[in-house]
Amino acid sequence: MRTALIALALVAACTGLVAAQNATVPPPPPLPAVVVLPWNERPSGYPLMKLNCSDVLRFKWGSNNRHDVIQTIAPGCSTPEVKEFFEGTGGDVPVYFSYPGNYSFKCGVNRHCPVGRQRVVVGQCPQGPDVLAWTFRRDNSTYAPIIVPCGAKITFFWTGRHDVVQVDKPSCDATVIKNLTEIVQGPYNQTIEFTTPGAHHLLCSVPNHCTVGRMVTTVHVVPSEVCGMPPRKATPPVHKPPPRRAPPSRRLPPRKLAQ
Ligand SMILES: [Cu+2]
Repeated sequence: MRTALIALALVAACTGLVAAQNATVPPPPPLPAVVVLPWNERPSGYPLMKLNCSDVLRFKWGSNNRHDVIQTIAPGCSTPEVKEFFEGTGGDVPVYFSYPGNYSFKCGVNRHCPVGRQRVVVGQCPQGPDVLAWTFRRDNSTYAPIIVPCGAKITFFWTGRHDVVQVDKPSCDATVIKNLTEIVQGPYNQTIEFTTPGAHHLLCSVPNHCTVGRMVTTVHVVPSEVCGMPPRKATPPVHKPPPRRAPPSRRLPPRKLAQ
């Protein structure tokens, strides 16, 4: 009887295995909107993390340890820094990903990098590619700056009542350079084209939306083939075909960010 049971269990286990191998792999369940990351020195390094657009990553560490969270322009310990979020003991640093792409973080406390570094890949926003989810943060999370090639057209999408204003520094008391949109009640989207390299600081000017809702971010525009690269020598003249008439679009034409 006992042998028969063991045999049955074995058969069940084996068939289970075979069935699992033959079955089509179901899509992974959506990640939770908030992912907690223990931020400590990891001798084996950090695994690559995959998040969805609009997710929040919370870097957490204890009060006995001193760390910081720095976003860098590319992976590595000596690549240029984009933003320092927090340095100190007992950290709880929620970072919000508003836009698809690659994000890199390191700890800047002496010698904590290379063991303390994290790469995060953020997938498409539900509203589509090149869409930035512009929302009032009720969870105190900070927008992670985004890094895009020159010429990128980013569609700011929102459901509340917001605007997009270019300012001179990534802070709520910054001086306004240019209003890129009016204050509009969503659902709404506005495409903005970034045609000059450098750091473009943007915030929502609706009262409390920056200070309380943390609606302030930076778009780092890196030179690309399209713009921002030094001109090449002796470029042969290029015959350009006449421009096609663009299909009618519901979206407003992109606003150019001139500086
Ligand atoms: Cu707002």
